[in-house]
Amino acid sequence: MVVASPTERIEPIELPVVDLAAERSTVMKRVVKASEEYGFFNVINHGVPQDTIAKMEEAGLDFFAKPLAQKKLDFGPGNPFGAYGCKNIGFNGDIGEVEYLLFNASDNDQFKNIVPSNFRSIVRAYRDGVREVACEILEMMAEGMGVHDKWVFSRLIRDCDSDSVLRLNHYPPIMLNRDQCCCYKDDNDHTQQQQQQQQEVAFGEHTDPQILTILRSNDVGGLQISLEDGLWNPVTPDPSAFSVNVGDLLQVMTNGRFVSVRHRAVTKWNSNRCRMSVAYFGAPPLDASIVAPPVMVTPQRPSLFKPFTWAEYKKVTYSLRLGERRIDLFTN
Ligand code: GA4
Repeated sequence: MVVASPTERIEPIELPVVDLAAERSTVMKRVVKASEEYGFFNVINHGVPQDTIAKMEEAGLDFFAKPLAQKKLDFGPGNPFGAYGCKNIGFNGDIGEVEYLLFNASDNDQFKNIVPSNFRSIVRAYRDGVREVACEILEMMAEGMGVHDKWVFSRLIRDCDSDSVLRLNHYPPIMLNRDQCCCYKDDNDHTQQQQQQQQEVAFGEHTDPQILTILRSNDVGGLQISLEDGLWNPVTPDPSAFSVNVGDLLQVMTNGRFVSVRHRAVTKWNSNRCRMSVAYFGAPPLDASIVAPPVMVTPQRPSLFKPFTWAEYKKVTYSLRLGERRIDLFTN
């Protein structure tokens, strides 16, 4: 029997599902409602070709299946662009049971650190697809909230200087053959005692600092989100959908109407398969000013946040630990 910790629900949460092929005014309402109530929802009929998604998944899994030395050679610290990481998260001592590839996803960068050209074109096609999904959703959010300029948010991530990021996360199963899965060959720090636990937090709780995240995973679960009551809710993976979540900057630009939800990834002790997720974090250019459009600020709802640039917010984000509530440092 699986026993959840007291802070956690066993039953997965039913996230709102938004059909992007439905009538536009309906989609607009659903996107706004889901962002206000959950800050996290799934979209289906999103228009990204199945082939683009399947190639991304295959290329990711092939890469992570390589021996650790090869992965480090391809993308590790030896590579001047160093996109591969194993266990470390950020620069302030956070660790996770995860290995990853992290790419700058702006138009300017064009994934120049991906040397094999077939991998590069797969990643670029995927980025183009999910960026379009993100922009469409942002436009519907703006319109749905009565913002006159419906491109006010999407323009920031369409900008060729956008500081967006693409991340592939690969989580090994706990019990079986980690060495076959990824970078855990010489990992002896898992004691008997740890093995008796039900799960392990593989990527610690945090909010995403950017505007909007478009996430997809294979059919292995592990994502959990924390809603108002503070309990962790498991999310059932749906590989045919994208999960969309509000980032800190969108919380600021909606003057708190949408909330950037805390989430984490766990690995279950009874799972013997690797989870792989691909996340696109849509971000503005570094010098963009982050302010709510005037319609979001009213006498009843005065401005909650100080104005700042993404560069300022990013600097603070990277100076803090993963789980820290950085947005609180920017309130009025
Ligand atoms: C969380 C969301 C994205 O994965 C990420 C992460 C980033 C990193 O891994 O370099 C951060 C983390 C994330 C927020 C706090 C800082 C920065 C690690 C960390 C401790 C790529 C991002 O943009 O912010």
